[in-house]
Amino acid sequence: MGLLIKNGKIVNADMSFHGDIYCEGEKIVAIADQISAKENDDVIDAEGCLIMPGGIDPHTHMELPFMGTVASDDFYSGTRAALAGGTTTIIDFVIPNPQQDLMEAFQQWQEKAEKAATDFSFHVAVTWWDDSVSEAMGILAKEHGVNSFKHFMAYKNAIMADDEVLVNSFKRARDLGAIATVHAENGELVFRLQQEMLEQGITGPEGHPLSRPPEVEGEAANRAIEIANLMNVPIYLVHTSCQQAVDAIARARANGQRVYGEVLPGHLLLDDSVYRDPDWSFAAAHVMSPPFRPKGHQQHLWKALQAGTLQTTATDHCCFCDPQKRNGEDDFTQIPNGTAGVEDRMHVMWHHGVNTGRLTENEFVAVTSANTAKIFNVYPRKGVIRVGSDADLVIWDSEKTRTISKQTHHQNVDFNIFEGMEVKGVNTHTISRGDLVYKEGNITAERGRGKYIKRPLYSADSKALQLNSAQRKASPVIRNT
Ligand code: URQ
Ligand code: ZN
Ligand code: ZN
Repeated sequence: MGLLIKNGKIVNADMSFHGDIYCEGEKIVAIADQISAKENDDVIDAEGCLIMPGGIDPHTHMELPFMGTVASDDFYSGTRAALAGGTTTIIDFVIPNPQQDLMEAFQQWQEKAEKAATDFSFHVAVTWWDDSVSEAMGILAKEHGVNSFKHFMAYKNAIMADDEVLVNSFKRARDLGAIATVHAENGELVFRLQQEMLEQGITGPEGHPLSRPPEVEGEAANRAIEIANLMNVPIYLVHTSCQQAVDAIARARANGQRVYGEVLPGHLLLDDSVYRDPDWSFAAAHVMSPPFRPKGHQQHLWKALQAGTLQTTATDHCCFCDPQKRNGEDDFTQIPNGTAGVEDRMHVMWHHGVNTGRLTENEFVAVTSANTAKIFNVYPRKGVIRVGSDADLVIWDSEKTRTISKQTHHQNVDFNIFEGMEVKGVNTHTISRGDLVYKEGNITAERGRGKYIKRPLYSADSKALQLNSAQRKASPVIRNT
Protein backbone atom coordinates (compact mmCIF):
# COMPACT_ATOMS: atom_id res chain seq x y z
CA MET A 1 0.00 0.00 0.00
CA GLY A 2 1.37 3.39 -1.01
CA LEU A 3 0.63 7.08 -0.48
CA LEU A 4 -0.20 9.19 -3.53
CA ILE A 5 -0.18 12.98 -3.26
CA LYS A 6 -1.85 14.44 -6.36
CA ASN A 7 -2.19 17.83 -8.08
CA GLY A 8 0.24 19.75 -5.88
CA LYS A 9 3.02 22.19 -6.71
CA ILE A 10 6.32 20.68 -5.59
CA VAL A 11 8.73 23.23 -4.08
CA ASN A 12 12.38 22.34 -3.57
CA ALA A 13 15.23 24.70 -2.73
CA ASP A 14 16.37 24.73 -6.37
CA MET A 15 13.06 24.81 -8.24
CA SER A 16 9.26 24.49 -8.21
CA PHE A 17 7.15 22.35 -10.53
CA HIS A 18 3.74 20.68 -10.65
CA GLY A 19 3.60 16.96 -10.21
CA ASP A 20 2.27 13.93 -8.37
CA ILE A 21 4.34 12.18 -5.68
CA TYR A 22 4.13 8.47 -4.92
CA CYS A 23 5.56 7.19 -1.64
CA GLU A 24 6.05 3.53 -0.79
CA GLY A 25 7.52 2.37 2.51
CA GLU A 26 9.62 5.23 3.87
CA LYS A 27 10.76 6.62 0.54
CA ILE A 28 9.59 8.72 -2.39
CA VAL A 29 9.47 6.22 -5.27
CA ALA A 30 7.97 8.26 -8.11
CA ILE A 31 7.42 11.87 -9.14
CA ALA A 32 5.51 12.43 -12.38
CA ASP A 33 2.81 14.54 -14.04
CA GLN A 34 0.02 12.01 -13.61
CA ILE A 35 0.30 9.01 -11.32
CA SER A 36 -2.67 6.64 -10.99
CA ALA A 37 -3.50 5.27 -7.57
CA LYS A 38 -3.32 1.52 -7.06
CA GLU A 39 -5.93 -0.38 -5.06
CA ASN A 40 -5.58 0.27 -1.27
CA ASP A 41 -3.35 3.32 -1.82
CA ASP A 42 -3.96 6.35 0.41
CA VAL A 43 -4.57 9.39 -1.79
CA ILE A 44 -4.29 13.04 -0.79
CA ASP A 45 -5.53 15.67 -3.24
CA ALA A 46 -3.16 18.61 -2.82
CA GLU A 47 -4.93 20.78 -5.41
CA GLY A 48 -4.02 24.44 -4.83
CA CYS A 49 -1.38 23.53 -2.26
CA LEU A 50 2.40 23.39 -2.19
CA ILE A 51 4.32 20.27 -1.27
CA MET A 52 7.67 20.99 0.40
CA PRO A 53 10.37 18.93 2.16
CA GLY A 54 9.67 18.39 5.85
CA GLY A 55 11.37 20.99 8.02
CA ILE A 56 14.70 20.17 9.67
CA ASP A 57 15.40 21.99 12.95
CA PRO A 58 19.17 21.85 13.61
CA HIS A 59 18.93 23.16 17.17
CA THR A 60 16.62 21.77 19.91
CA HIS A 61 17.03 20.77 23.55
CA MET A 62 14.26 18.38 24.52
CA GLU A 63 14.21 17.60 28.28
CA LEU A 64 17.59 19.26 28.77
CA PRO A 65 18.79 19.25 32.40
CA PHE A 66 19.89 22.89 32.76
CA MET A 67 20.35 25.49 35.51
CA GLY A 68 18.90 23.26 38.19
CA THR A 69 15.81 22.12 36.32
CA VAL A 70 14.79 20.22 33.15
CA ALA A 71 13.33 21.70 29.97
CA SER A 72 9.58 21.07 30.02
CA ASP A 73 9.19 19.55 26.54
CA ASP A 74 10.45 15.98 26.39
CA PHE A 75 11.41 14.02 23.28
CA TYR A 76 7.80 12.95 22.69
CA SER A 77 5.83 16.08 23.53
CA GLY A 78 8.36 18.32 21.80
CA THR A 79 8.59 16.26 18.63
CA ARG A 80 4.77 15.92 18.44
CA ALA A 81 4.67 19.70 18.43
CA ALA A 82 7.38 19.78 15.78
CA LEU A 83 5.28 17.59 13.47
CA ALA A 84 2.25 19.83 13.99
CA GLY A 85 4.37 22.72 12.74
CA GLY A 86 5.80 20.88 9.72
CA THR A 87 9.21 19.88 11.11
CA THR A 88 10.00 16.20 10.54
CA THR A 89 13.62 15.99 11.74
CA ILE A 90 15.40 17.59 14.72
CA ILE A 91 19.08 17.72 15.57
CA ASP A 92 19.28 17.84 19.36
CA PHE A 93 22.34 17.98 21.63
CA VAL A 94 24.16 15.50 23.84
CA ILE A 95 25.65 17.73 26.54
CA PRO A 96 28.00 15.81 28.85
CA ASN A 97 28.73 17.28 32.25
CA PRO A 98 32.39 18.33 32.55
CA GLN A 99 34.44 15.17 33.27
CA GLN A 100 31.56 12.96 32.12
CA ASP A 101 32.39 10.25 29.58
CA LEU A 102 31.00 11.36 26.20
CA MET A 103 29.88 7.82 25.36
CA GLU A 104 27.93 7.56 28.61
CA ALA A 105 26.19 10.87 27.87
CA PHE A 106 25.47 9.78 24.28
CA GLN A 107 23.81 6.62 25.59
CA GLN A 108 21.74 8.64 28.08
CA TRP A 109 20.43 10.90 25.31
CA GLN A 110 19.72 7.96 23.02
CA GLU A 111 17.54 6.49 25.78
CA LYS A 112 15.69 9.78 26.26
CA ALA A 113 15.06 10.06 22.52
CA GLU A 114 13.58 6.56 22.20
CA LYS A 115 10.13 8.20 22.65
CA ALA A 116 10.66 10.71 19.79
CA ALA A 117 7.92 11.17 17.17
CA THR A 118 10.22 12.80 14.59
CA ASP A 119 13.49 11.53 13.22
CA PHE A 120 16.37 12.84 15.31
CA SER A 121 20.12 13.22 15.33
CA PHE A 122 22.63 14.62 17.84
CA HIS A 123 25.36 17.20 17.93
CA VAL A 124 27.68 16.17 20.78
CA ALA A 125 29.01 18.93 23.02
CA VAL A 126 32.67 18.94 24.05
CA THR A 127 32.59 20.49 27.53
CA TRP A 128 36.03 19.37 28.75
CA TRP A 129 39.22 17.88 27.36
CA ASP A 130 41.61 15.03 27.80
CA ASP A 131 42.72 12.10 25.66
CA SER A 132 39.58 10.17 26.52
CA VAL A 133 37.43 12.95 25.01
CA SER A 134 39.46 12.82 21.83
CA GLU A 135 39.03 9.06 21.68
CA ALA A 136 35.28 9.27 22.31
CA MET A 137 34.93 11.84 19.53
CA GLY A 138 36.50 9.30 17.20
CA ILE A 139 34.11 6.53 18.23
CA LEU A 140 31.09 8.85 17.92
CA ALA A 141 32.24 10.06 14.51
CA LYS A 142 33.22 6.72 12.99
CA GLU A 143 30.64 4.40 14.55
CA HIS A 144 27.62 6.50 15.54
CA GLY A 145 27.13 9.01 12.74
CA VAL A 146 28.07 12.14 14.70
CA ASN A 147 29.66 14.61 12.29
CA SER A 148 29.21 17.77 14.40
CA PHE A 149 30.68 18.71 17.76
CA LYS A 150 29.27 21.63 19.80
CA HIS A 151 31.17 24.08 21.99
CA PHE A 152 29.53 26.44 24.47
CA MET A 153 31.80 29.47 24.84
CA ALA A 154 29.33 30.80 27.46
CA TYR A 155 28.08 29.32 30.77
CA LYS A 156 31.21 29.68 32.93
CA ASN A 157 31.44 27.26 35.88
CA ALA A 158 29.06 24.95 34.00
CA ILE A 159 29.56 23.73 30.43
CA MET A 160 31.82 26.49 29.07
CA ALA A 161 34.66 25.44 26.75
CA ASP A 162 37.79 27.58 27.12
CA ASP A 163 40.28 28.22 24.32
CA GLU A 164 42.30 25.11 25.18
CA VAL A 165 39.19 22.96 24.70
CA LEU A 166 38.29 24.83 21.51
CA VAL A 167 41.73 24.41 19.95
CA ASN A 168 42.04 20.72 20.83
CA SER A 169 38.49 19.84 19.89
CA PHE A 170 38.46 21.83 16.65
CA LYS A 171 41.67 20.12 15.53
CA ARG A 172 40.25 16.69 16.41
CA ALA A 173 37.01 17.46 14.57
CA ARG A 174 38.97 18.49 11.51
CA ASP A 175 41.09 15.33 11.55
CA LEU A 176 37.95 13.23 11.81
CA GLY A 177 36.20 15.03 8.96
CA ALA A 178 33.60 16.60 11.25
CA ILE A 179 32.34 20.19 11.68
CA ALA A 180 32.70 22.34 14.79
CA THR A 181 29.67 24.28 16.03
CA VAL A 182 29.66 27.02 18.66
CA HIS A 183 27.46 29.01 20.98
CA ALA A 184 29.51 32.21 20.62
CA GLU A 185 29.36 34.36 23.74
CA ASN A 186 32.42 35.24 25.86
CA GLY A 187 31.52 33.48 29.10
CA GLU A 188 34.12 35.34 31.17
CA LEU A 189 32.68 38.71 30.11
CA VAL A 190 29.13 37.53 30.79
CA PHE A 191 30.12 36.36 34.28
CA ARG A 192 31.81 39.66 35.12
CA LEU A 193 28.95 41.79 33.73
CA GLN A 194 26.40 39.67 35.62
CA GLN A 195 28.26 40.37 38.88
CA GLU A 196 28.37 44.06 38.07
CA MET A 197 24.60 44.12 37.43
CA LEU A 198 23.90 42.38 40.73
CA GLU A 199 26.31 44.70 42.59
CA GLN A 200 24.30 47.63 41.17
CA GLY A 201 21.12 46.03 42.55
CA ILE A 202 19.79 45.01 39.14
CA THR A 203 18.26 41.58 39.84
CA GLY A 204 15.33 41.49 37.38
CA PRO A 205 15.21 40.16 33.80
CA GLU A 206 16.24 43.60 32.54
CA GLY A 207 19.73 42.64 33.72
CA HIS A 208 19.92 39.73 31.28
CA PRO A 209 20.57 41.69 28.06
CA LEU A 210 22.70 44.20 29.95
CA SER A 211 25.06 41.39 31.00
CA ARG A 212 25.42 39.94 27.47
CA PRO A 213 25.58 42.86 25.01
CA PRO A 214 26.20 42.20 21.30
CA GLU A 215 29.93 42.85 21.74
CA VAL A 216 30.13 39.75 23.95
CA GLU A 217 28.85 37.68 21.04
CA GLY A 218 30.87 39.50 18.41
CA GLU A 219 34.14 38.84 20.24
CA ALA A 220 33.43 35.15 20.69
CA ALA A 221 32.21 34.73 17.12
CA ASN A 222 35.37 36.25 15.77
CA ARG A 223 37.60 34.21 18.12
CA ALA A 224 35.88 30.94 17.25
CA ILE A 225 36.10 31.72 13.52
CA GLU A 226 39.82 32.51 13.75
CA ILE A 227 40.56 29.38 15.76
CA ALA A 228 38.61 27.37 13.18
CA ASN A 229 40.55 29.11 10.44
CA LEU A 230 43.95 28.14 11.85
CA MET A 231 42.78 24.64 12.79
CA ASN A 232 41.31 24.48 9.29
CA VAL A 233 37.96 23.07 10.37
CA PRO A 234 34.57 24.12 8.99
CA ILE A 235 32.58 26.00 11.65
CA TYR A 236 28.86 26.62 12.23
CA LEU A 237 27.69 29.39 14.54
CA VAL A 238 24.36 28.63 16.23
CA HIS A 239 21.72 31.27 17.06
CA THR A 240 23.58 34.18 15.48
CA SER A 241 21.74 37.15 16.98
CA CYS A 242 23.56 40.42 16.25
CA GLN A 243 25.28 42.52 13.65
CA GLN A 244 28.70 41.97 15.21
CA ALA A 245 28.47 38.19 14.78
CA VAL A 246 26.98 38.44 11.28
CA ASP A 247 29.82 40.74 10.22
CA ALA A 248 32.41 38.28 11.57
CA ILE A 249 30.80 35.50 9.54
CA ALA A 250 30.57 37.67 6.42
CA ARG A 251 34.25 38.67 6.68
CA ALA A 252 35.38 35.06 6.99
CA ARG A 253 33.16 33.81 4.16
CA ALA A 254 34.41 36.62 1.91
CA ASN A 255 37.89 35.31 2.73
CA GLY A 256 36.92 31.86 1.47
CA GLN A 257 36.65 30.26 4.89
CA ARG A 258 34.05 27.55 5.47
CA VAL A 259 31.82 29.32 8.00
CA TYR A 260 28.06 28.82 8.35
CA GLY A 261 25.50 30.70 10.44
CA GLU A 262 22.10 29.88 11.92
CA VAL A 263 19.37 32.30 12.98
CA LEU A 264 16.26 31.88 15.14
CA PRO A 265 12.87 33.39 14.20
CA GLY A 266 12.82 34.97 17.67
CA HIS A 267 15.97 36.96 16.96
CA LEU A 268 14.58 38.00 13.57
CA LEU A 269 11.35 39.39 15.05
CA LEU A 270 11.74 40.31 18.73
CA ASP A 271 13.83 42.98 20.44
CA ASP A 272 15.21 43.60 23.93
CA SER A 273 12.23 45.68 25.06
CA VAL A 274 10.63 42.41 26.21
CA TYR A 275 13.07 42.35 29.15
CA ARG A 276 11.84 45.74 30.39
CA ASP A 277 8.19 44.67 30.54
CA PRO A 278 6.73 45.39 34.00
CA ASP A 279 5.30 41.85 34.13
CA TRP A 280 8.17 39.79 35.63
CA SER A 281 6.85 36.51 34.18
CA PHE A 282 6.55 37.98 30.70
CA ALA A 283 10.09 39.35 30.79
CA ALA A 284 11.58 36.19 32.34
CA ALA A 285 9.81 34.00 29.76
CA HIS A 286 12.00 35.68 27.12
CA VAL A 287 15.28 34.98 28.93
CA MET A 288 17.37 32.97 26.53
CA SER A 289 20.96 33.39 25.35
CA PRO A 290 21.99 35.24 23.33
CA PRO A 291 19.22 37.65 24.34
CA PHE A 292 16.81 39.30 21.94
CA ARG A 293 18.66 42.36 20.73
CA PRO A 294 18.07 46.14 20.52
CA LYS A 295 16.05 47.30 17.50
CA GLY A 296 18.19 47.35 14.36
CA HIS A 297 19.88 43.98 14.73
CA GLN A 298 16.78 42.22 13.43
CA GLN A 299 16.98 43.93 10.02
CA HIS A 300 20.66 43.06 9.78
CA LEU A 301 19.85 39.41 10.44
CA TRP A 302 17.13 39.40 7.78
CA LYS A 303 19.51 40.89 5.22
CA ALA A 304 22.15 38.31 6.14
CA LEU A 305 19.63 35.49 5.67
CA GLN A 306 18.54 36.92 2.33
CA ALA A 307 22.16 37.38 1.22
CA GLY A 308 23.16 33.82 2.14
CA THR A 309 25.56 34.94 4.89
CA LEU A 310 23.33 32.97 7.25
CA GLN A 311 22.12 29.68 5.82
CA THR A 312 19.74 28.04 8.26
CA THR A 313 16.89 28.74 10.68
CA ALA A 314 16.45 26.84 13.93
CA THR A 315 14.52 27.28 17.18
CA ASP A 316 16.88 26.41 20.04
CA HIS A 317 13.69 24.93 21.51
CA CYS A 318 14.50 24.74 25.23
CA CYS A 319 11.40 25.68 27.19
CA PHE A 320 10.74 26.28 30.88
CA CYS A 321 7.39 27.02 32.54
CA ASP A 322 6.88 30.03 34.82
CA PRO A 323 7.48 28.13 38.09
CA GLN A 324 10.82 27.02 36.65
CA LYS A 325 11.71 30.54 35.47
CA ARG A 326 10.96 31.68 39.04
CA ASN A 327 14.16 29.98 40.19
CA GLY A 328 15.56 33.39 39.25
CA GLU A 329 12.88 35.50 40.94
CA ASP A 330 15.48 37.36 43.00
CA ASP A 331 18.46 36.95 40.70
CA PHE A 332 18.16 37.06 36.90
CA THR A 333 21.33 34.96 36.53
CA GLN A 334 19.34 32.02 37.95
CA ILE A 335 16.47 32.24 35.45
CA PRO A 336 16.74 29.07 33.31
CA ASN A 337 17.77 30.23 29.85
CA GLY A 338 15.58 29.11 26.98
CA THR A 339 12.44 29.65 24.94
CA ALA A 340 10.19 27.47 22.75
CA GLY A 341 9.47 27.58 19.02
CA VAL A 342 9.72 24.14 17.44
CA GLU A 343 6.04 24.26 16.42
CA ASP A 344 6.10 27.81 15.07
CA ARG A 345 9.35 28.13 13.08
CA MET A 346 8.00 27.16 9.65
CA HIS A 347 4.81 29.24 10.03
CA VAL A 348 6.68 32.31 11.27
CA MET A 349 9.36 32.06 8.58
CA TRP A 350 6.74 31.70 5.82
CA HIS A 351 4.64 34.62 7.05
CA HIS A 352 7.50 37.03 7.75
CA GLY A 353 9.80 35.66 5.07
CA VAL A 354 7.74 34.71 2.01
CA ASN A 355 4.59 36.80 2.52
CA THR A 356 6.74 39.92 2.90
CA GLY A 357 8.81 39.16 -0.20
CA ARG A 358 12.05 38.73 1.76
CA LEU A 359 12.31 35.08 0.70
CA THR A 360 11.06 33.14 -2.30
CA GLU A 361 9.29 29.82 -1.70
CA ASN A 362 12.48 28.09 -2.79
CA GLU A 363 14.62 30.11 -0.39
CA PHE A 364 12.13 29.21 2.35
CA VAL A 365 12.82 25.52 1.67
CA ALA A 366 16.55 26.23 1.67
CA VAL A 367 16.60 27.93 5.07
CA THR A 368 14.10 25.62 6.81
CA SER A 369 15.32 22.29 5.45
CA ALA A 370 17.70 21.87 2.50
CA ASN A 371 20.65 23.94 3.74
CA THR A 372 20.67 22.19 7.11
CA ALA A 373 20.56 18.82 5.35
CA LYS A 374 23.54 19.83 3.20
CA ILE A 375 25.64 21.35 5.96
CA PHE A 376 25.13 18.37 8.27
CA ASN A 377 25.51 15.89 5.42
CA VAL A 378 22.11 14.17 5.22
CA TYR A 379 21.19 15.60 1.80
CA PRO A 380 19.52 14.29 -0.39
CA ARG A 381 18.20 11.70 2.07
CA LYS A 382 16.54 14.67 3.78
CA GLY A 383 15.85 18.21 2.61
CA VAL A 384 14.55 17.56 -0.92
CA ILE A 385 11.59 15.99 -2.74
CA ARG A 386 13.37 13.54 -5.00
CA VAL A 387 12.98 9.86 -5.93
CA GLY A 388 14.92 7.87 -3.36
CA SER A 389 14.73 10.50 -0.63
CA ASP A 390 12.91 9.92 2.66
CA ALA A 391 9.21 10.72 2.26
CA ASP A 392 9.32 13.68 4.65
CA LEU A 393 6.80 16.16 3.28
CA VAL A 394 4.50 19.00 4.23
CA ILE A 395 1.38 19.94 2.32
CA TRP A 396 1.22 23.70 2.60
CA ASP A 397 -1.87 25.90 2.23
CA SER A 398 -0.56 29.41 1.67
CA GLU A 399 -4.04 30.88 2.26
CA LYS A 400 -4.74 29.17 5.58
CA THR A 401 -4.19 31.26 8.73
CA ARG A 402 -3.29 30.43 12.32
CA THR A 403 -3.10 32.60 15.41
CA ILE A 404 -0.14 31.44 17.48
CA SER A 405 -0.98 31.03 21.16
CA LYS A 406 -0.03 29.04 24.24
CA GLN A 407 -3.76 28.22 24.44
CA THR A 408 -3.59 26.18 21.25
CA HIS A 409 0.02 25.19 20.69
CA HIS A 410 1.11 21.60 21.34
CA GLN A 411 4.35 22.60 23.06
CA ASN A 412 4.47 21.62 26.72
CA VAL A 413 5.05 25.13 28.01
CA ASP A 414 2.86 27.89 29.46
CA PHE A 415 4.20 30.69 27.24
CA ASN A 416 4.70 31.47 23.58
CA ILE A 417 7.09 34.22 22.49
CA PHE A 418 4.92 34.69 19.34
CA GLU A 419 1.66 34.94 21.39
CA GLY A 420 -1.15 36.43 19.31
CA MET A 421 0.80 36.50 16.06
CA GLU A 422 -1.50 35.76 13.10
CA VAL A 423 0.36 33.95 10.36
CA LYS A 424 -0.86 33.09 6.85
CA GLY A 425 0.50 29.94 5.27
CA VAL A 426 0.56 26.71 7.29
CA ASN A 427 0.90 22.98 6.76
CA THR A 428 -2.38 21.08 6.55
CA HIS A 429 -0.59 17.70 6.48
CA THR A 430 2.78 16.45 7.70
CA ILE A 431 4.20 13.20 6.36
CA SER A 432 7.24 11.59 7.98
CA ARG A 433 8.98 8.70 6.22
CA GLY A 434 5.75 8.04 4.32
CA ASP A 435 3.48 8.09 7.42
CA LEU A 436 0.71 10.69 7.61
CA VAL A 437 1.48 11.90 11.16
CA TYR A 438 -0.43 15.19 11.22
CA LYS A 439 -3.63 16.30 9.46
CA GLU A 440 -5.67 19.47 10.06
CA GLY A 441 -4.83 19.80 13.75
CA ASN A 442 -4.80 16.10 14.53
CA ILE A 443 -1.43 14.53 15.46
CA THR A 444 -1.44 10.77 14.96
CA ALA A 445 2.29 10.13 15.36
CA GLU A 446 2.97 7.23 17.66
CA ARG A 447 5.37 7.64 20.57
CA GLY A 448 8.78 6.30 19.62
CA ARG A 449 8.22 6.19 15.84
CA GLY A 450 11.17 8.53 15.25
CA LYS A 451 14.44 7.10 13.97
CA TYR A 452 18.01 8.07 14.84
CA ILE A 453 19.66 9.60 11.78
CA LYS A 454 23.37 8.93 11.36
CA ARG A 455 25.25 11.71 9.60
CA PRO A 456 28.25 10.65 7.47
CA LEU A 457 31.62 12.31 8.00
CA TYR A 458 32.98 14.73 5.43
CA SER A 459 36.09 13.46 3.69
CA ALA A 460 38.91 14.65 5.94
CA ASP A 461 41.44 14.31 3.16
CA SER A 462 39.66 16.58 0.67
CA LYS A 463 42.05 19.13 -0.78
CA ALA A 464 39.74 21.94 0.31
CA LEU A 465 40.43 21.05 3.92
CA GLN A 466 44.16 20.73 3.64
CA LEU A 467 45.19 24.35 3.68
CA ASN A 468 44.15 26.97 6.18
CA SER A 469 43.74 30.53 4.95
CA ALA A 470 47.32 31.48 5.93
CA GLN A 471 48.66 28.53 3.99
CA ARG A 472 46.29 29.26 1.08
CA LYS A 473 47.68 32.81 0.94
CA ALA A 474 51.25 31.44 0.97
CA SER A 475 50.60 28.84 -1.72
CA PRO A 476 51.99 29.80 -5.15
CA VAL A 477 49.58 31.81 -7.25
CA ILE A 478 49.10 29.91 -10.48
CA ARG A 479 48.68 32.53 -13.13
CA ASN A 480 46.81 31.65 -16.29
CA THR A 481 49.60 32.07 -18.83
O1 URQ B 1 22.43 28.01 25.04
C1 URQ B 1 21.68 27.15 24.56
O2 URQ B 1 21.58 27.00 23.36
C2 URQ B 1 20.83 26.26 25.42
C3 URQ B 1 21.38 26.08 26.81
C4 URQ B 1 19.39 26.78 25.44
N1 URQ B 1 19.22 28.03 26.14
C5 URQ B 1 19.38 29.26 25.59
O3 URQ B 1 19.21 30.26 26.27
N2 URQ B 1 19.71 29.39 24.33
ZN1 ZN C 1 23.24 28.25 22.86
ZN1 ZN D 1 20.84 25.69 22.26
